[in-house]
Amino acid sequence: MKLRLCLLLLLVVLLVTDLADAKRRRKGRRRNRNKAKTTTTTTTTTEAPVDDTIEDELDMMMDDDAALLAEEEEAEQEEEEEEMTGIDAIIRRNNLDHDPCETKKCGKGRECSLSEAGEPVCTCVSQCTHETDARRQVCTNHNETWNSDCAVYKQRCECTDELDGCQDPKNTHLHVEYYGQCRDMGECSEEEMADFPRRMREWLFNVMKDLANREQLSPLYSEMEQEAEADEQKRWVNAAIWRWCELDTHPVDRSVSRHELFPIRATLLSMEHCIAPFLDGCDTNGDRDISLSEWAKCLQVTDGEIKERCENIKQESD
Ligand SMILES: *[C@@H]1O[C@H](CO)[C@@H](O)[C@H](O)[C@H]1NC(C)=O
Ligand SMILES: [Ca+2]
Ligand SMILES: [Ca+2]
Repeated sequence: MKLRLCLLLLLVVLLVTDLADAKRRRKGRRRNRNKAKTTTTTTTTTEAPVDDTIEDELDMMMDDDAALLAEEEEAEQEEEEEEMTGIDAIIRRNNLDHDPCETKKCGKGRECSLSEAGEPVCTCVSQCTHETDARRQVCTNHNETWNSDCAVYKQRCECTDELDGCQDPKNTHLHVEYYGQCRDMGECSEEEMADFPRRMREWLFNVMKDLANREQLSPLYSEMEQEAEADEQKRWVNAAIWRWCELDTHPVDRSVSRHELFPIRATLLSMEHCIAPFLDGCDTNGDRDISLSEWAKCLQVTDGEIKERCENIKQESD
């Protein structure tokens, strides 16, 4: 009799510890579930013969679990509400059917973000990729090497908007002077300058020929390139017209502004120290725009007819 009682007691103790273990295991599983956001049903089968006290204990544990579960779910919901400040949340809250940033265009150094009211606004770029290739670094008009053109325009934006990131108020006028690290360019001598128009127009013709070979010219420019190849007289003039037309982009107004010269200037400046004085000298009437006749005169193109033959590219509506 005494032995039976002892055995029963032992069984009860074993069962209770086992249940406590099961509870711990369940809790652990639930934590994992919360992380992975998948549902796992807790299955605890107690097939051992249980008396009333053990059943009570079990019920209490279940209640305890239920309360814990509810608490945890509440906390989870709160977390989700805190996360509701992103773009998706703004879109949802303002009942927008698409992200207005998809169609918004922002200038250099800016990117689109949504205001609380769901309006697209252009704010300074928050992050630029770090460039490890020195060729992707840039030299600015202040003769400072910056890591990337992105970093330069980000900085200009931060100074224009008077943000904390602005390192110097003069950076409101920061721009890329040429690609690559800043170097000592040396002066463009008079001799070099005298020879420069010839080298420039030859370079233009070679670029045009190269693009034609790669079939990257439009039909009109391709025709002009063939004329240039066939007729000495048209060689320089056609190359000059083509490049001038291609530079005239923002806006397309049959006139090339300083701004529009940027692609030619930035790519050539690291190789040719005469490009800057050359381009500066092209605007002979000083209206800050280069007309086709100014361009042709600058390149010393004398043969052939200088007339506008530009592909009519539809200007982007924005
Ligand atoms: C610009 O910086 C480079 C390298 O730091 C230097 O060699 C060069 O002389 C500078 N040029 C000017 C115009 O100050
Ligand atoms: Ca223009
Ligand atoms: Ca002019």
